[in-house]
Amino acid sequence: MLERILGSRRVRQMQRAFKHGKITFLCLFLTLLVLRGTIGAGKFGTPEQDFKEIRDHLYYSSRKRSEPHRVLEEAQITETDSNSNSYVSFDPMKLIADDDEEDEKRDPNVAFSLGPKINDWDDQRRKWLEENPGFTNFIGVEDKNKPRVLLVTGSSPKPCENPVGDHYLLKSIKNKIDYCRLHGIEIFYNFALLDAEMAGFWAKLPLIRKLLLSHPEVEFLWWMDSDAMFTDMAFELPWERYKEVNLVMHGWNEMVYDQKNWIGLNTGSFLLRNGQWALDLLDAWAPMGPKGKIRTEAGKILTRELKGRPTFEADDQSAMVYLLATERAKWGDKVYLESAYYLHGYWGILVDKYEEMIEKYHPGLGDHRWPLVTHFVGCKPCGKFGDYPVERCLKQMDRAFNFGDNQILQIYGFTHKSLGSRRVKRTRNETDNPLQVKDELGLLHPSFKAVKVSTS
Ligand SMILES: [Mn+2]
Repeated sequence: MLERILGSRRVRQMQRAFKHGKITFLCLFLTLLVLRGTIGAGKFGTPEQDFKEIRDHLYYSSRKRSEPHRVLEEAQITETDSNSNSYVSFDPMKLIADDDEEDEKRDPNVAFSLGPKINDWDDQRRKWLEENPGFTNFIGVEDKNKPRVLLVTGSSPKPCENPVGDHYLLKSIKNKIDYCRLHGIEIFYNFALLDAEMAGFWAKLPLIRKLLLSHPEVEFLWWMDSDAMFTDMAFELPWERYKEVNLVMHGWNEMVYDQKNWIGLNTGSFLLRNGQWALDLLDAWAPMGPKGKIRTEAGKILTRELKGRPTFEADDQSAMVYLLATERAKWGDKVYLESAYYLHGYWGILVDKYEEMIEKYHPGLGDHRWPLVTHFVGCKPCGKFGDYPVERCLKQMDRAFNFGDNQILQIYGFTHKSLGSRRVKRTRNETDNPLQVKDELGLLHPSFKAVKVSTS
């Protein structure tokens, strides 16, 4: 019947193929039998057991044979392992990922406040100072009444978007430590967001209030942004000039009060005197700060009311201009807008002139000839995006750092090879009479560093 359907030739072919298949199958069966013997798979094991035994057998025999290969393989595995010893391959974002939980929402019906209302801070503070004569709010020597100053700065609790940003934060705090050590100023570096509502440029407000209330011995609090650096280490602030004022910012009266220009003053570096006035100012300054709808809506008002302001959410600087311009009678007489030296100096107009300054002038002037502070407004070395090319920002920050650092290094007989170089060279020979060496700028033991010793 098959022959009839397929033809006799086809049938013979099939019969031959079947015979071949029988042989092939026999060979396969024999091979399996031999394999089972040599690798010791269990005679009556289940398929799983067999597989496990085969795997173990192959694994251990290959281990013995190829030890170097295994080491190599393990090294590759641990590269991405959480137990790796390599700092280069480790992703730092892994550390902060778990800690990114949302802050609890504030009740929008309750008005925002920086803290409990205090009305008698001047009395409370005076009493404390009387009871604690070891912590005086003025520390000058003899008649030079120098206020006790606390410089406050800080940065986000998170690592920078690019790790190099943290390197620049380190440079920036080293620079501030140097200036403060030389000028007898205490320093506080903040790393914690004290009030989630006041994130971003507003974070300084709750921090400043907390520090004023915790340190009645501090006469002036000096806020300085992390993107600002001291470029004149020899310039001492003219404290006498501020005897009667409570707030000192770099700026111009006409630009703030007449033009309501949003860059009429700068809040990147300012002095605030401890007292009831400061608490009241903070309360009047804060309401535009809470993030979300309040900050967004306030931003629209500020852009509408202030000259030259781009469209963006409310920031502390615009809010200060707006507050002073609209309530000059209330605050104006205790505010000093300083423009005789650079309490804050915009980097764009300063950094390309450093070489010329070195050629013509000397530290201690604080103004356009030798700026006290170079502030990298619009550079965001720790953030995602800035307003200027990253390379220009970082290069110029290096130059500003080195410009200031040269004044520290000269004390010890060194200087940077150039403003763009982190390398240093000697400027004088070693001596066996080290105490006879005087540094050119007199920064080793400057008079403004001397602190009154309590005699009681
Ligand atoms: Mn800044």
